[in-house]
Amino acid sequence: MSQTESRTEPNADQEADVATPAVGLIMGSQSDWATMSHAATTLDALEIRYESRIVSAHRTPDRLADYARTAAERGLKVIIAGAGGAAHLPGMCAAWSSLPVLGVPVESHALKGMDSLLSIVQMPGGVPVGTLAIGKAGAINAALLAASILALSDDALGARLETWRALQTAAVAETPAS
Ligand code: RP5
Repeated sequence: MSQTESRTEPNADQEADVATPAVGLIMGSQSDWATMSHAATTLDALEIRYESRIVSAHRTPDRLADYARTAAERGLKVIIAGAGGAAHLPGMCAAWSSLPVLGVPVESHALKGMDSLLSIVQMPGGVPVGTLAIGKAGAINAALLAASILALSDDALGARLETWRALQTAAVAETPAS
């Protein structure tokens, strides 16, 4: 194959890379989707490939171990993990994988998400989880932070992120409407 052909026709590895999700979007329960769907919407807006899965630290511990231990070799670059209550999912993900793990505390009914927040943010030194805000804001920001991380090695994504931010800025009115 000539050099020209190799530039214009992706080889098998490159084709696989195009199809491989860059972000693993996981959550402890179906009930977390109402929150975590905001991360999905934001990833969609930035044209970031992701896969979404229900992976519970408590109810499906083997699924969690399998998921996190194989995440890097499957091509994921960042994991976004949302959970509520005794929210061990992000921390256990970080225990099994060296990928960046972004934790989203899902708002719980009993304690308004304070339990989720403290469970996720108070990791022991040496096993980091990047913890976002409780609820929708955290889910959106997890996606944006994942975008920033991925944009370090993806100029096109960096440009899309800058455009997204510029549109957000342009959408803020100078005066409040009554
Ligand atoms: C956590 O327990 C999940 O992340 C969820 O936020 C919470 C409640 O789960 P369900 O009882 O609604 O399935 O593991």
